[in-house]
Amino acid sequence: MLKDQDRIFTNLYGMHDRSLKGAMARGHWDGTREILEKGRDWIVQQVKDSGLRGRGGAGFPTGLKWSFMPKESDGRPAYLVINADESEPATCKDREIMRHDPHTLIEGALIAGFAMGAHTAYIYIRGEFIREREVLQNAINEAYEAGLIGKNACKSGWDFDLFLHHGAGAYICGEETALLESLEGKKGMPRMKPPFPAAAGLYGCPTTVNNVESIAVVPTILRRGADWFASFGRPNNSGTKLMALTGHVNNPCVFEESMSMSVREIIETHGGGVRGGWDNLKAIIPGGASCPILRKDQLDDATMDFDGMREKQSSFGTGCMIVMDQSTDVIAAVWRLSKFFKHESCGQCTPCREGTGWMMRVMERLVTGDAEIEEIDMLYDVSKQVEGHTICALGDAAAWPIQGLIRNFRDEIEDRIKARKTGRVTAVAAE
Ligand code: L3W
Ligand code: SF4
Repeated sequence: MLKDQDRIFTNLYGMHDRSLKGAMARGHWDGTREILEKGRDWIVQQVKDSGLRGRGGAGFPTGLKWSFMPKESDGRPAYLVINADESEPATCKDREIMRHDPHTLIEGALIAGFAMGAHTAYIYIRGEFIREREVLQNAINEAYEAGLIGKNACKSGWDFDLFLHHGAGAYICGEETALLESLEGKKGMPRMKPPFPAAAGLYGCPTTVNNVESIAVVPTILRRGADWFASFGRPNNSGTKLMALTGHVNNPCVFEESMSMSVREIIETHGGGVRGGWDNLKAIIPGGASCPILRKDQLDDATMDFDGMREKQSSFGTGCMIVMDQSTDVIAAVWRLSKFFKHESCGQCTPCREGTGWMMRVMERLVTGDAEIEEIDMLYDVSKQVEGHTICALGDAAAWPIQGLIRNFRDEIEDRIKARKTGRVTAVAAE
């Protein structure tokens, strides 16, 4: 278990003075100018050496992403964009950073912006995060007033402006290119990639889009050293991580922990155990709605990190886990997710626009048992036609939970269809 002195987000643990004074008392903004004086290359190399992988769900290596930004300006400005549109079902970790530790994010933005040659950064914050944006804006104002950002930020000679942009409640605007469209004042619809944002992002200029947590951990990594961060977890999965537990645990919570702990240890240490005990566990969804659901017997030896979840044919995602006990109707739970993805599809590509609705309607009949056994394989085949055939990852995200359900809970689906034929089913799709 992570020791108190190794936590980056200490203010999540009871201090609650989120002002600049409080942040400085905890060591933030300490020696920031000296960090900048070490230069762009040093910062990017440290972030690479730390093994930090993107904390927004995809796990792309952060230092590598920064290194895609042009070294020399070709006349276009470079931008840093911070994705604070945290909307993934059950994911509620970035919200905690913005509520309690906003200065870690602002200091990280300055350092990351400098490292990628960006004089301007935008934080795109989820529309529903009204209190969080007030806290963040206050912290940005404090940082400007103290000369930490703005002209000659921290007396480093680097000018750096930071703007907070409010989203308007669309999940798809968390997809990085839809977010850029929205920031430009257009409808939030994903763009084809490539080009990746580093080549042509905001207003067609070199841009890096990073998750809130990915940016907020950077100052501490640079102060304590890449080796320190890399000492947590295992190779390819290093660092500390903000995670969350929701659903049927005794103590739902957001916490910082070392990567690569076992799923069971995480649930028992931080969540106070599964409601009714470990044997009452039925399934988990590891890190976001797109991550395939796993059965209890797959979890006894499971490691909570990128590789550990991939070994189980699921994914680590944001590390925010939904825990389901034996009372859960997992078919209805996955149906509810399919309804979510159908609702949030932007509709610009046919496999996603049509496929999400089609999959949801079949899922609805699986919940009530009003389907034929053959439709299970047909649903799987359709999900494979959606997966990989769309502009953005929302199509994949809609397909994967259904594939996971069919892989891991086929017996339960078949039993329900058979029971329906003998009139023994009472389950209904609830809303
Ligand atoms: C340059 C290349 N850049 C990749 C960059 C790319 C992006 C990052 C990751 O989706 C997933 C999604 C959710 N040259 C590059 C390159 N990049 N190849 O790397 O890209 P990608 O496409 O792998 O993922 P993505 O589109 O960012 C993220 C899943 O995460 N998820 C979490 C969602 C979380 C939220 C939230 O509320 N925080 O929405 C959970 O599983 O489903 O599959 O920057 O440009 N060759
Ligand atoms: Fe829009 Fe879905 Fe296509 Fe993504 S996959 S661009 S959400 S229609």
